Amino acid sequence: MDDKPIALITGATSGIGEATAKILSKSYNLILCGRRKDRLDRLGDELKTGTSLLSFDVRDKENVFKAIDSLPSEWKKVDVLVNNAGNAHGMDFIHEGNPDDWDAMIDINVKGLLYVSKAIIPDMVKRKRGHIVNISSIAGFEVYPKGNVYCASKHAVDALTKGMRLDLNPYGIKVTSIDPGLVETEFSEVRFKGDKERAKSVYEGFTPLTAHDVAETIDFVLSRPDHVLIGDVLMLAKAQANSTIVNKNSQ
Ligand code: NDP
Ligand code: 8X3
Repeated sequence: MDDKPIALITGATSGIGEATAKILSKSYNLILCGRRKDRLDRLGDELKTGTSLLSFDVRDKENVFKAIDSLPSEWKKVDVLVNNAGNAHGMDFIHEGNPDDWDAMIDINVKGLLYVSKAIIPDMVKRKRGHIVNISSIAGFEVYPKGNVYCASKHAVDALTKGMRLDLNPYGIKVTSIDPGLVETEFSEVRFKGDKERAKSVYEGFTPLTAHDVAETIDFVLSRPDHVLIGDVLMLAKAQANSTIVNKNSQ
């Protein structure tokens, strides 16, 4: 690794996290995280920057700390944390929802984000520097039918972003929330449990955001002058007015 700053990205194996790794590779050494090790290896080989690969499940508290603690000391000074790992699991009325899906969303999107943050933030506090970017969602502000628990998990991310910004203010640590609307990634395939047709239909009839669009915004936020903190970015496809209104005849 050279003397570029270090960014740790969770969920770097696909979608927004992978696109963010590609863009940030120009200006950061990268710690890339995700469960799918083959994808991490491939991305690590592809990127022209220093990389350190950590394969762990963010739900597994012990392993989160073990994995991050296993980093060589020169990799432990993380300047940027992108808390991106997360997904929706299922989309059902509240009375028909599957408690296992609820566990997954709360455990990954909320508790997983907390565990990774706990493993990284104390060193930022010690060094009085750092920037945390939490990937929330429009679902962190709005609730849509059958979105119940996913929306609750992203509302929690919004509260945690605000809490982090308050608590870390004395240490000069910036905290940003990126709140995308519909982005075409593997997100809907995961939500609909591998049903590719149903996943594809979510993005039909309009041009959704791409992972690259979101990654560019993350790069923009991170590259502002030191005194500038962009707190929240709601970003939508042109065709999307809010969580439920999408102009599907717009392409
Ligand atoms: P993808 O499904 O493409 O990516 C999800 C990433 O999260 C993968 O890299 C996956 O890696 C990782 N991940 C999921 N579960 C775990 C876990 N238990 N432990 C470790 N890593 C995990 O979806 P997106 O890129 O779209 O999603 C990224 C973030 O953006 C999420 O937080 C999502 O809620 C948010 N978002 C997405 C929107 C969209 O419309 N796509 C809109 C707004 C927000 P692996 O499976 O290898 O572990
Ligand atoms: C993902 C966007 O609208 O499916 O956070 O909740 S949405």
